Amino acid sequence: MNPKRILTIQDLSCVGQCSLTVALPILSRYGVETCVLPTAILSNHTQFKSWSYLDLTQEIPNIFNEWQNSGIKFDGFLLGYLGKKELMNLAVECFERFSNKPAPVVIDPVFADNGKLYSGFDLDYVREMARLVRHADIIDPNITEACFITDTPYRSQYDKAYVETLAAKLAALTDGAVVITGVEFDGQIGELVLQNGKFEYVMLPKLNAQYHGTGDIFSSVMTARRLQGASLADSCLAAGKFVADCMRGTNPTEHFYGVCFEPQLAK
Ligand code: PXL
Repeated sequence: MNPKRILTIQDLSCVGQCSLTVALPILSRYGVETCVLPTAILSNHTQFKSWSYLDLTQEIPNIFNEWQNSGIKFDGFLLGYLGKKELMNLAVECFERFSNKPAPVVIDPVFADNGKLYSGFDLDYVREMARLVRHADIIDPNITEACFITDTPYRSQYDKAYVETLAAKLAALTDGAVVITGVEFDGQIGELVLQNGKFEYVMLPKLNAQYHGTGDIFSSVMTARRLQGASLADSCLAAGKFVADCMRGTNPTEHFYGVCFEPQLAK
């Protein structure tokens, strides 16, 4: 059988092990034919002190026309960092025009962490994201993004009732499944999954480190496993284990900008 073909829509950060430089190798390694729609080219991701930025929005309609002419369709979509509201309408157009139905749409909102918006994002963007998630079959925000999207005050200390309320508020915005990432309790870290009205926690021991780009790795593995038919909870578990293995293999003093995921791909 031919592998599933996915389209991932996000930026190409030339250096920094995030977005496309993560999604492309990981989805491919997991056996998914990976097509890309690069939305911008950055010299490096925006957690560096500075970066260059080439916006590719203008080229996207030309790409769509060519795909239309060639009859291209995708079995799934993974949306990551966009950085510009205008790209959201194009993403929706893409899901509608190039879906090999019922191709699932995974939306990782990617605009905030640790209680704060990333550089370049504002509440207008958040509002548009809250509308975009309607088009998703799975959304996987972290707690900060879930708070912004649902207009809930962020807390660094919380209980299960708090995250379950967050998930329920997200579920009111989309018919898709909700996966809140980076949920921590009692020395464990993982996801709260809300699907068909049922809550499920997928937890692993927490490692004592925080790296950039782990969210992009998580989304890539989860999406690949889900496309291949694993349950959503099993897909989250596989992704969580993969991220943990990558973190264990990374030396933070040598590698401040991302995690060394490549050795894990070679296994
Ligand atoms: O890892 C998410 C991400 C992706 N792309 C760019 C980013 C970030 C997070 O900061 O800056 C350009």
